[in-house]
Amino acid sequence: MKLYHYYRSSAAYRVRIALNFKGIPWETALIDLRAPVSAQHTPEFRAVNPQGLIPVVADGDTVITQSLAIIEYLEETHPLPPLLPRGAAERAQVRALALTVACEIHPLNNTRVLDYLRAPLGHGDGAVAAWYCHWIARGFTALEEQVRRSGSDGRHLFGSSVTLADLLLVPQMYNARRYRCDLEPYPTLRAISAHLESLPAFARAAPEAQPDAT
Ligand SMILES: N[C@@H](CCC(=O)N[C@@H](CS)C(=O)NCC(=O)O)C(=O)O
Repeated sequence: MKLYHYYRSSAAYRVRIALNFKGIPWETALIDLRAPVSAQHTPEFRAVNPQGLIPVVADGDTVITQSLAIIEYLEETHPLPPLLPRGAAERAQVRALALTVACEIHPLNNTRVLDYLRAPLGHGDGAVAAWYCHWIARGFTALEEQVRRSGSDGRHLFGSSVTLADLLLVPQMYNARRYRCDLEPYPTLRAISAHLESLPAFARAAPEAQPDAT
């Protein structure tokens, strides 16, 4: 399996964790998102993903975009160890936690949105950082409360084992720290993330552990 990724891409970080967690061997295709390289905009990469986004997984002739679609594909093709609980209600709960990050935080804070705020809209670094941390606060406040209701053991977002939802939390926490957002109001999320980051599958997926980390 080949993963197109970049060390700081949080959506790719999710997929790296899933591949490691399931013990799936993968080869790396590095896509440098930084200008002036901007490898996501090249015709070669657009041929792989017309959206110009990473992550992308190529499994033989099968090419899959969108991190959650990729992780669900890995779950279906490599069911063990599972990332979703057995029951339909529990699976829906886990997906809801994951989507809180994937739909309500990440799309508002990705690089192309922040770039658009800078130019052409003309906002400075302070305003962009405020925007970033605003959406972290909105999302994490809800997530902190969702986790209190989810039967979490205090080390996982749901229940007492790693689920899909945990794969979304850790990269978003990483980004929130990078943008120096105030994380004091989220003690449960911080404790869960600290535990997860200590697990080998998560540690090996961390941005600093990637070959293109600078
Ligand atoms: N919803 C997509 C988001 C993908 C995404 O936004 N990827 C970012 C990196 S985290 C990217 O490729 N950005 C390049 C760009 O915006 O030009 C997913 O979950 O895969």
